[in-house]
Amino acid sequence: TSPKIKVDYDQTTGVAVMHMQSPPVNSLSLDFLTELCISLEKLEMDKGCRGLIITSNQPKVFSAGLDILEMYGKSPEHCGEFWKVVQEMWLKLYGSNMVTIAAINGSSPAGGCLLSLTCDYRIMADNPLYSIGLNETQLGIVAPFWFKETMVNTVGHRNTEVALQLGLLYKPAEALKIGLVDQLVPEDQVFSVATQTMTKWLTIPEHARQITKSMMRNPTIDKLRTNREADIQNFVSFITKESIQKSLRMYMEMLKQRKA
Ligand code: CO8
Repeated sequence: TSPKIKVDYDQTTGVAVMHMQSPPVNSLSLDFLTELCISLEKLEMDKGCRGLIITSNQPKVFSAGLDILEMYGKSPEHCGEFWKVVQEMWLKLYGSNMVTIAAINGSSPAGGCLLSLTCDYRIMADNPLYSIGLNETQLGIVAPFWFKETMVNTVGHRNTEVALQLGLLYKPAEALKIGLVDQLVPEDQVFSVATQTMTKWLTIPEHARQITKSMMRNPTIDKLRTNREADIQNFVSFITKESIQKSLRMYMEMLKQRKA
């Protein structure tokens, strides 16, 4: 099978680019997330690699979020294995020593939004056809505490309270207004602006920036680190409930109907 993520690493600039290329919508499957974690580990180990830009090679979509098929009709063991790698992805990215920038060139619901929230800076294509947000409640599921806290850490308590209860998906202009993204640019400039922004961030003394980043993020990261097993158990018992499985099925049917 072809790689779901293409990594371009430029040794002269110290900047790596991850192109997500898992058709059709870069859904975060077990395989995708495993590949992402392995790529991250390699980059993190390379001391010359100081910056990471994450973007999509799929048209119109940054990432459709967690692959619903990994959570539907699967055994508790499978769900647990899947959740572990979702945690791993978040722990690695939210705690990364690199400067991380999301170049959001398409829609980014749920897990896709979480992925971009782990970055230090978000640049989104100013296209009203795209949306971003933690829409979990619309699927009848609940964003776990670390999704919620990542959101609170970005847009504050009140915005999160409304966004998560209603499962809001924001158009770019609204996302900018609440600080869910940092900058909107014309679609064809998302990547070039991300590169320019990276250059600026990389001028800051690295050690000072890294310590500051971990000071901001470690309280949230530590909470998951010390509760990983319980969080997996929670997820598995929740997602395998008959009523939740039914919600997921209805949501998938809705996606198909919308298409027809
Ligand atoms: N997982 C699996 N398959 C998906 C997903 C997904 N997340 N999203 C889309 N697909 C499938 C579609 O069903 C469709 O399949 P098919 O071709 O077989 O009909 C195919 O991908 C293409 O999708 P669309 O035709 O809808 O493509 P569009 O370009 O029109 O739209 C969107 C792209 C906007 C991304 C749209 O597909 C969409 O809104 N998808 C759903 C996104 C979503 O709501 N994801 C939530 C996933 S849950 C999550 O990430 C966090 C869960 C936290 C768990 C907590 C529990 C305790």
